[in-house]
Amino acid sequence: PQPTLLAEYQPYPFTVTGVELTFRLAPAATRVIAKIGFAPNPERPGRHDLRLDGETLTLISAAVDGRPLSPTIDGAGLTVPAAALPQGPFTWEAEVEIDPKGNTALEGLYMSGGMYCTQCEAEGFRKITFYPDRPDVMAPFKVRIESDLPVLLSNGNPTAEGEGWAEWTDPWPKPAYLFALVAGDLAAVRDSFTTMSGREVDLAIWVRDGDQDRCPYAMDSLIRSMKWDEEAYGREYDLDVFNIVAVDDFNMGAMENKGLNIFNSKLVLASPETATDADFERIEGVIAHEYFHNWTGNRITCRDWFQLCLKEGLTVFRDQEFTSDMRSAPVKRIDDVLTLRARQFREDMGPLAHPVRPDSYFEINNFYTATVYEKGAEVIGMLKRLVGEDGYRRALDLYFDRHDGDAATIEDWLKVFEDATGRDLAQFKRWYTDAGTPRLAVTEDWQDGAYTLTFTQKTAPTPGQDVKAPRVIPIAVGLLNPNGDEVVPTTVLEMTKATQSFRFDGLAARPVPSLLRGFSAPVVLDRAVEPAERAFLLAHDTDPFNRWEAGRALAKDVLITMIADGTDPDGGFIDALGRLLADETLDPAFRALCLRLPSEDDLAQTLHDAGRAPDPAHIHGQRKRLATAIARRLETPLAATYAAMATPGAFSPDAASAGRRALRLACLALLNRIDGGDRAAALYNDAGNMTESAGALACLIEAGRGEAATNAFYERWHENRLVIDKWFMIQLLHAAPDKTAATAERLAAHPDFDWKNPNRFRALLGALGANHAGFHDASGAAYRFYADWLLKLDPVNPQITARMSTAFETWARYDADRKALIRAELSRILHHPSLSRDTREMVTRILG
Ligand code: BAL
Ligand code: ZN
Repeated sequence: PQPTLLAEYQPYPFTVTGVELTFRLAPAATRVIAKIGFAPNPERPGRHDLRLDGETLTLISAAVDGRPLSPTIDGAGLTVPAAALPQGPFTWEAEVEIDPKGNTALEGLYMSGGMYCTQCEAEGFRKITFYPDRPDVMAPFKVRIESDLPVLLSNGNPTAEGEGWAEWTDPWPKPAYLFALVAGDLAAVRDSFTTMSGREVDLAIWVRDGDQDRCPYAMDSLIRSMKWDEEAYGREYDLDVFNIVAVDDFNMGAMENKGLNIFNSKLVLASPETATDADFERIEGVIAHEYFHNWTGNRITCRDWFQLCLKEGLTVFRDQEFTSDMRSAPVKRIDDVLTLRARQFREDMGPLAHPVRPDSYFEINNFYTATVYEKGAEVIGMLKRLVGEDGYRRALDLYFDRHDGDAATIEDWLKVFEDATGRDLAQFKRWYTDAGTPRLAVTEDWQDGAYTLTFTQKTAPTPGQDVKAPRVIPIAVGLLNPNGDEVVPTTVLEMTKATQSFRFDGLAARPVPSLLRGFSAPVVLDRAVEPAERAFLLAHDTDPFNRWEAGRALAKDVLITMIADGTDPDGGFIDALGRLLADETLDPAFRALCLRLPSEDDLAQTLHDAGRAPDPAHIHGQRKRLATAIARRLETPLAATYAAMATPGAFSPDAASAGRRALRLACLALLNRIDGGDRAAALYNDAGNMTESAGALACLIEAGRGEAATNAFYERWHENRLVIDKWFMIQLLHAAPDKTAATAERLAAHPDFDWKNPNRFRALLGALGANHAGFHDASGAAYRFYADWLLKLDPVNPQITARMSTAFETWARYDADRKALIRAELSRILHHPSLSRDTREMVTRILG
């Protein structure tokens, strides 16, 4: 097979003037009758064959302008020769049969728990009917659904219904990837929203009967999102109804189909007893994300899938802004950077590195990545930093005015910033076209009251890109004087050259620099800093992100030293941590983040960057040793904070209460190292919410006395799928390294391991991959087990298999034995005779 290339983009030869679809639903034999208006596209003059995408479809009949025909069908679609088409507009009609019940890949129309639902992004619509399944072909849709099921939903507004049928009309032209259909025996939780111009919108969240009481938080989040988008971006909702449906079997988190968002049920359903604070926050963020897509994605969509970051980077950026406004902005920034470093930096520094806007793919599903999403959002954050709040607002207003109804490109996006602000963004564009994370080296000079910072940027080669040109890097800097006062407030330095100096004059004393405040660019800062300077910033920096970063860097330095020479942990670092813990002026959520030690995976990458092969078991042991030392030295304040942070009374998912619970559990995780699990056992018995139950269970397993609680947890929750996902996950995440593979094997044999359900598969295999020391146990047992399951899932659900193969992306970090073991597993996967295109692409790239 040949890759699809950005450079080969051509407009589709026809425009689609309208789509009418009739669905006669039946589990194994659904009929889809399509009537589609085509007209020649003036952008592609001349006569063209009609090429329609189509996969896994049985064609029953086809006609053009009422004349039956038999098109040539291949594995990817059908072709009607130009000679068989009229010269002007024409109507294509086709009836196909599909098998929703047999659709285990969960792309196109499929069944989940007795209901019909769809997932069309990126290329699922071609499994529903023959169509030009590409995002630049946009059309209004009319849909008729025929079924005995009581609830029949599609995009747009409901226009007619009767016994056993319903019709929906979506007036807004859209690409096929935003098509959706749902049919089932569902219950609604309803509310309404009055838009800024006074229109009433009926809101509904559709769930299985019995799940209604777990919907209020999602509904509240939706209403807050609708209001926020009006206030922050001037964006008003544009249909009479907005429907959300919760589905148990779903490959992604959620999907922004026009007017009919379909959600993985774990991102809708929440009650204090069943969902953790992290779940509540994620539900709020993802409800917002999908809603925000209505403008950034739907009204303005992507010309082709290479432009995926146009909608995803921007919509992630918008949902991050929303969460910052709803909760604590510094805590949100730290959380986002933790995720970026854990997922995107890891991707960008390995064999899967690709530009935010890739230029080639075999399977587009493999590019729904941390780079496209999270780095895509960082790039927009940098743009905003460079042009300022006002410039950003002017550019966004222009974007919506100029491109409403378009399928746009990154060039269009950058042009609105250029036109609105007068800036030349030619060099900035490298953030979209060049892969890899720049490393920024820093040197300082102090002479006669002048302080000079010199930065040198360097980006290592990435697959297919050997040479990297310098990028525009906004470096937010503040300077503090030695007694801790800020002498230069945050200033954004604009670096454009490979090496560049910036001078600050008129200073009375040599300052302490606070660099890359707020993580102003997605780069790695390479600067050797004395522990005393880090401790100074941890105590005095006015930028909360950098305050946290200083503590983080200290912890990392301490751990790397312990790993290298087995020395005892630095008491100064622990005392600095203690001062932070006791500082009641600081947000508990922030203090909780400061108590969290760098992850084992992060430490492994740091060692690799320093040219040393990481030993996962040793890293695990030393990280535990540091946690134990912290607990011993800070036992009294940790115990006091643990007690003080209790949240008695009715549960509230608000940020302040969640922050108290986070700090409490951070204290518990440390104290658990020295109290033998006694506090965790008491908390497990008393916990009135899932945050504390799950946190206590994790501690009990870590303390080696989790068996009774694990069994009790199962007995209590075995009828709740989302909670049982947690039960699988917690056991594996906290299993001892040498017992991880055996735990995974035992759990995979459990009758509740419904492996075809993506959430359940991810709960087990995802947690196995995330248990760094367990996954990389020298025996190779976990590698083998993991590869076996990828091979088992691949024919059933290639999309999930391909995505989960990324557990192996870091293989090159490790010692020769581990490398050989992993490569053997990857090679075994690659040589499987019927491997999917999805998994083949990923494994081939990982092997390099
Ligand atoms: N568009 C796929 C799911 C999401 O990013 O919202
Ligand atoms: Zn999205």
